[in-house]
Amino acid sequence: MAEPKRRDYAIVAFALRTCDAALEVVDARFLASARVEKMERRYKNKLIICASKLDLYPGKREKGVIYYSSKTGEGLEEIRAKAKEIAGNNPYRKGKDLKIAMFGLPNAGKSTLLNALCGKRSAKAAFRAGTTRGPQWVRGKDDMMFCDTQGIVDLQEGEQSLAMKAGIDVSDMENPEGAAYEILDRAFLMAKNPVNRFYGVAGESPEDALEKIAKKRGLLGKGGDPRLFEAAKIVVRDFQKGKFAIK
Ligand SMILES: Nc1nc2c(ncn2[C@@H]2O[C@H](COP(=O)(O)OP(=O)(O)OP(=O)(O)O)[C@@H](O)[C@H]2O)c(=O)[nH]1
Ligand SMILES: [Mg+2]
Repeated sequence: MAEPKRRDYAIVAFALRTCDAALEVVDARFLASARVEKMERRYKNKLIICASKLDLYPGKREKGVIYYSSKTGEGLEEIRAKAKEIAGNNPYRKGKDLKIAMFGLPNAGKSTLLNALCGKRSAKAAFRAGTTRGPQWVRGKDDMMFCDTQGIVDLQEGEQSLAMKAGIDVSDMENPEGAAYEILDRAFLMAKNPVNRFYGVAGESPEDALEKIAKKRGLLGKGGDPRLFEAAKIVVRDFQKGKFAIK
C-alpha cells in the first residue's frame, strides 16, 4: 500500500504548488487529529483550514478555522470570500484565474465542498474513503477555478487510527474489530452509553455489546455464533457517519 500513498502525496503537492489558495478540509469532529501538518507547513502562506460537517459537531470551535456544513450551507460564504481574498492577493499569480485547490484526508468532504462552492455537481462525492482518484479542475464563479484532489494519509498511519477519523472505508479494513472495540470502550465510559442506545441493546461490556448487536442484526454464523467481524463493520461505519457520537 505504501507506493500509491506516496504517489498521491506527490500529486496533491503539485496541485497545491500551482494554486493561489489551499483549502484544507478536515472533519470538524476530528480536527485535533486529522490535519495534514506536512502540507500545512509547506503551504502556510496560502492556507485556509475548513472544518467540515458542522451539522454533526456541536462542540467547541478552534480559532483560525472556518467551520461549515455542506448540508446546511452555513460557513460556505465565508470560505468563498476568504479563498477569493487569499488567491487574489497572491503576487505570483499567473493569469486572471484564481486557482484554489483542496486537500485533506479521504472522506473529509473535499469533493462535496467543491460542488457547494461551484454550485454544480462536477466532482464525484460519496461516503466511501477513496472516492476521488486524481485531481480535477472545475470552474466556479468570479474567475475562480477549484481543484479537487484525492485524499492523502500519513504513510505510517495504521488502519485503526485512520478509521477513527473516517479516513478509511470499512470494506478496506483487515481488522474492523479493533476500531469497533475502541468505539465501544469509549462509549462505555460515557454516562448514557450512546452505542447501546443507538442499537437498542443492553450490552454489559464492549464484548457483550458487539455480540448483542450481531445477534440483533441477524449476523450469525454456523452453529449460531455471532459474526463479530460483520457487526464491527456496522459499528465503525455508523460511527463514521455520525449516527452516534462518542467522546
Ligand atoms: N453531514 C455532512 N456530511 C458531509 C458534509 N460534507 C461532506 N459530507 C459527506 O461526507 C462524505 C464524504 O464526502 P466527499 O466529498 O466525497 O469526501 P472527499 O474528501 O472528497 O473524499 P475522498 O474523495 O475519498 O478523498 C459524503 O457522504 C458526504 O455527503 C457536511 O458538511 N455534513
Ligand atoms: Mg473526493
